[in-house]
Amino acid sequence: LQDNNNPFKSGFISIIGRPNVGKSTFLNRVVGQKIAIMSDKPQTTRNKVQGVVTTDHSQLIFIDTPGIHKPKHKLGDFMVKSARNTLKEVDVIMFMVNANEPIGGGDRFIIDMLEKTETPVFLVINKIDLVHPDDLLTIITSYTEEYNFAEIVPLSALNGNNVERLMETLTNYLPEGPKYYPDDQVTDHPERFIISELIREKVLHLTREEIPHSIAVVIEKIDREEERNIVNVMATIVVDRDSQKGIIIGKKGALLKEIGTRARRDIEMLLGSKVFLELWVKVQKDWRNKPGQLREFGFRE
Ligand code: GDP
Ligand code: MG
Ligand code: K
Repeated sequence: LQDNNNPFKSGFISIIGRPNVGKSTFLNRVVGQKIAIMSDKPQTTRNKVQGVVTTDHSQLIFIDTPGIHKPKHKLGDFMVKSARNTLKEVDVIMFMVNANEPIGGGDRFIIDMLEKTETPVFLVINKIDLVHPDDLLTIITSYTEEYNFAEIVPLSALNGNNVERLMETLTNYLPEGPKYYPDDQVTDHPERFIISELIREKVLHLTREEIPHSIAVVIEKIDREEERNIVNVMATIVVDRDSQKGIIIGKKGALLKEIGTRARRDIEMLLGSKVFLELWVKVQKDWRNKPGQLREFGFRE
């Protein structure tokens, strides 16, 4: 139904912010489905994940941009470059920060990146459930002294407080546009990426600091046996040190088995069929510093 006084609006919103400010939590809340993998460890989300929220009068397409931080190696450079490109192409940038932490070097690094963009930037102050309202003003001022934000929205992604207001304000900034995605579509990522993230999430949850967030999971094969409704998945967990391989495999293979069991359950839910999951662990030294290998592992500019 076309209403000329109230045209359909749509557009792209990039969520940026340093690790652990709550980008994935926010996305999961508004999209209402577990697509952006959450973790207490920083930077679980490396690829762009899109969540689509469609209402009667709007479609908001969110991009969960990987945590931008000062690059420490080539993977960092790569991410910063792709984040920069994303920022130019979107309609609104949501810069998410923690209400309960002072502005830090990571935030300033992002603000520096924003200086060159003409895209409107919202300052989204998350986790207001953790601070006293009196302290909120101090935090807000520390950011507004550094940058001229289009809007300032305090909220709690965890309990939903003020999230609806943000969604309305975002819609005000979107152009008149088409419905890019059908109503029922919440992500345009291929199953392959979601499956690798599910496996990576299990590795990170079941190990401690010894296993860095930078491990990669490569899906070697996804075969569907239609008549038996079984999907065979073969995946390789890529680490850079022998010691990490040992940790992931565990005593007599116990940990790898547990990773496999938990990942398989989630993949079965995702695909709606029985899954056989074959997991391998491979050591590939310094894979993060080799551009050719980044491409092989599915990172693209
Ligand atoms: P990301 O790295 O920016 O994607 O952050 P996550 O969404 O993974 O969240 C990091 C941590 O902050 C998780 O433990 C979340 O439960 C927590 N968190 C996210 N939003 C809120 C919030 O509004 N309030 C509180 N108290 N915790 C939050
Ligand atoms: Mg995240
Ligand atoms: K995280």
